[in-house]
Amino acid sequence: MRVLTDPARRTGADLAAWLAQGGGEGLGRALADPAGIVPLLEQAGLRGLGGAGFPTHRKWAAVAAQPGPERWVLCNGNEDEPGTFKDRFLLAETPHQVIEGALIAALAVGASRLVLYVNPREAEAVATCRAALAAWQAHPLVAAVAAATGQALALRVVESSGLYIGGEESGAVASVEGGFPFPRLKPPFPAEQGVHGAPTLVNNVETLAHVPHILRHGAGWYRGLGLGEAVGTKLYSLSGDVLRPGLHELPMGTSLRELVFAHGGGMLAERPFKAVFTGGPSNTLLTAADLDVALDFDSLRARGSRLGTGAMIVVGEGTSILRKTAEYVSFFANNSCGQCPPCKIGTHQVARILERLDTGAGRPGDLAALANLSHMLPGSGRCGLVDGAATVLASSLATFRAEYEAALPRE
Ligand code: L3W
Repeated sequence: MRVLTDPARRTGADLAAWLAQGGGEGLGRALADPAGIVPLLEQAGLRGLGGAGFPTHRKWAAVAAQPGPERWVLCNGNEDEPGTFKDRFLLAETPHQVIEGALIAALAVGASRLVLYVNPREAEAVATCRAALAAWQAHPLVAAVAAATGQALALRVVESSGLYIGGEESGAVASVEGGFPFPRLKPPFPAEQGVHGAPTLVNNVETLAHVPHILRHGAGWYRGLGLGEAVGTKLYSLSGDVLRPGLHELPMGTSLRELVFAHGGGMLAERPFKAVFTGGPSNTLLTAADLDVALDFDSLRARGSRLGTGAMIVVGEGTSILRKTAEYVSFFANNSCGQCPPCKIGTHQVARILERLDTGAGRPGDLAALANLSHMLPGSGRCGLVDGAATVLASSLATFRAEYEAALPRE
């Protein structure tokens, strides 16, 4: 069942069209019982869909428990992980379910400021969100949220820097404050000290988009959408060597095999499946032996990998894993903010070695150097960027070692 990508949701900025299909009902229910919102999300089992899978109700409760009066809701639409293209769709095509979710969040945590933080490369999303937010600002439901929290609610679209690290939540906070999006040490979490020191709820676009539907249809309905122990639906961004790449909304816990072979149309040119970079290319690779794994937070963690954003970059036989790894590590190196020396220097060092191996200029000690770096780098930065680069390197080197050895110069 499609919830977020139901064609009816594609209203663009037209608020009347959203309200005509039952939009606003979730917020209405939330207004009738603000204290019931967080317990309902707990029953539903909603988790953060930006990558970490953190229980949403815990984060909302943490912000609500902080002293006010000023609290912020920051809807994170920076989306820049390679292979991830879900939030831009939601913001450009279906902004009202996202905004209604953010309004319910503002009500639940007692926020006076709500920011849609959007990547400026997505010009259509920025323009649509501005128009959609203006329509809400004039609607009585927003006045009702303000009356319920006892303070005016300011709604604003903020264009991010467009940099990858601006999607890390503390980088997003710094960016909304007007600075360069340098990630900060945590704790304190944004829930405790966010924008200008005020408690800030940072949630991904996809997470917030589910909220009005949960309020409207109930926790049991949402749980029932998932498979096995998993709950809800998930937007999988499918790309790479498949026939039908694209955005697929499927039950959370759909198997990799079903995603690739049923919804993705199978492998390009019928090449055998070789591997998939999951959750953006910052996690442990899955191989053909993992095709029956359920694509949800817990199942992938049990396999030593991560769901992350739900991006699945498929690689068929004939595509070089070494080449792909070199590209992704270069992405991380080029996007390091430079604050933490091991990240700034280490990611570039890895990228240089991978690049020379891939171009036939490898040196005898390169594999040992890569292995050392993959052990030394994790945990050495204040955000997860260097960990992502080290994880994909370690996984690719361990699983596809033959490709690396074949790239070394002949004696
Ligand atoms: C209040 C506490 N809040 C933790 C919050 C924390 C954050 C969330 C998860 O990672 C992942 C990363 C990428 N009180 C709290 C608390 N929190 N304890 O919970 O925390 P954390 O540190 O695991 O998350 P994070 O740094 O936000 C996100 C992975 O996602 N990823 C995705 C990347 C790409 C994008 C993109 O392009 N949009 O996000 C891919 O795998 O590696 O592991 O909110 O504050 N006691």
